[in-house]
Amino acid sequence: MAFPLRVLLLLFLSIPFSESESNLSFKYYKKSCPDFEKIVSDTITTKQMSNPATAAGTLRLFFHDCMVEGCDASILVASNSFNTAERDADVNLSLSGDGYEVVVKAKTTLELTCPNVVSCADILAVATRDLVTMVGGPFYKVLLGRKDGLVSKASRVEGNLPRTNMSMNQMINLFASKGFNVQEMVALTGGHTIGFSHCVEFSDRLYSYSKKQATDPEINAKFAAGLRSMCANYTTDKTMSAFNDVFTPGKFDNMYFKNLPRGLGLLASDNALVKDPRTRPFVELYATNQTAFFQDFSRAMQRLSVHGVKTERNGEVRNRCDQFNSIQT
Ligand code: HEM
Ligand SMILES: *[C@@H]1O[C@H](CO)[C@@H](O)[C@H](O)[C@H]1NC(C)=O
Ligand SMILES: *[C@@H]1O[C@H](CO)[C@@H](O)[C@H](O)[C@H]1NC(C)=O
Ligand SMILES: *[C@@H]1O[C@H](CO)[C@@H](O)[C@H](O)[C@H]1NC(C)=O
Ligand SMILES: *[C@@H]1O[C@H](CO)[C@@H](O)[C@H](O)[C@H]1NC(C)=O
Ligand SMILES: CC(=O)N[C@H]1CO[C@H](CO)[C@@H](O)[C@@H]1O
Repeated sequence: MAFPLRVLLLLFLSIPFSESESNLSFKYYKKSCPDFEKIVSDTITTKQMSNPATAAGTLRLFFHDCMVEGCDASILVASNSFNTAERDADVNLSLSGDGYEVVVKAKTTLELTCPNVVSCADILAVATRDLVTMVGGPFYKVLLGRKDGLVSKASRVEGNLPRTNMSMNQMINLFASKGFNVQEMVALTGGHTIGFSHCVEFSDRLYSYSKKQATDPEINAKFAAGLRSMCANYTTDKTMSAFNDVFTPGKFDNMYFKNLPRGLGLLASDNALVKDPRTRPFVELYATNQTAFFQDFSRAMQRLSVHGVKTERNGEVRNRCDQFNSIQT
């Protein structure tokens, strides 16, 4: 008897709920957890000062979370014997631990201050924004009230995240499928102004570019030589990596775009942005005008951070960010 009743209830509830796709608001925790933003901000500041890789690691974590199942902290869930979670998909191989840690730290403090109130998805969205701002990037407002997702499966990752070897058509189509136009795609990829990439992600460009040329001729020759020697042992030492932005790797600025026309883009996908006539105009705009980049990046991040957000029915406020509240198979 209980089952059909539940179904009826859901059908009934889905009418008012579906129209307010997001109950999101800027003041979501104003009453229920007034210290929310301060706690997140204090947590990220401490973490970033002790580990400067945190900002980039968290930004990438957030991007990957939002692209797969929406911004619902599905990427924070750990695998168990029943389920191989999103974060253990092959493509995640290199997601840094710092992003996970900073969210878990904030969550721990928040559970003491206002238990069962703040979602992990909101923590990740605000932590990302604060870290971007802290390393020199723009400040933008983040809507709040996301619920944490109930699904996290490695099998749902493939096809939702960009790869360095995608054609520009594939990249444009992928971002379009998430609601982003070409300009927004270029602006978001400006996230590569911070952080690093492992050699395996660009080794093809150094050692096995084509039958005739070992090294991609579009990489600046000195830069290529430096990378070749740095990555020399990359098959045995998988930790070897290079900064995405060779000049100001820790600062969120528009240097990434200035690098691209000079052959200083690290990944094949970075270089592709300056080659393709559909994306090049935006690279050139952002290379000469950091204000334009910051504005467009902020807007695109605001749109990214509401992508596929979960509401009451298809989400929960997790007690622990790495586990669903009830065991799932
Ligand atoms: C356009 C397509 C994109 C491709 C093909 C791509 C690919 C990659 C790859 C292969 C890495 C290196 C991972 C590693 O070796 O650890 C990386 C790093 C990174 N990506 Fe992307 N990415 C793309 C777009 C984006 C976007 C839109 C953002 C953010 C809004 C972003 C943020 C980052 C950050 C911050 C890092 C550095 C991570 C760290 O230092 O821990 N990427 N990306
Ligand atoms: C890109 O590389 C991956 C392995 O890293 C491979 O599975 C995939 O087929 C490649 N995609 C394209 C478009 O070449
Ligand atoms: C690569 O390995 C060789 C031999 O183990 C070592 O002498 C060399 O310093 C290593 N190069 C780098 C860049 O780590
Ligand atoms: C840079 O971009 C901003 C924002 O779009 C614009 O207001 C400003 O006029 C631009 N500056 C220049 C020098 O073009
Ligand atoms: C929207 O917020 C109201 C009041 O906080 C709540 O009762 C309702 O369940 C929420 N709806 C969705 C779809 O999250
Ligand atoms: C297949 C694989 O190596 N997956 C990795 C994905 O990322 C997580 C978190 O860093 C690793 O624990 C997994 O091993």
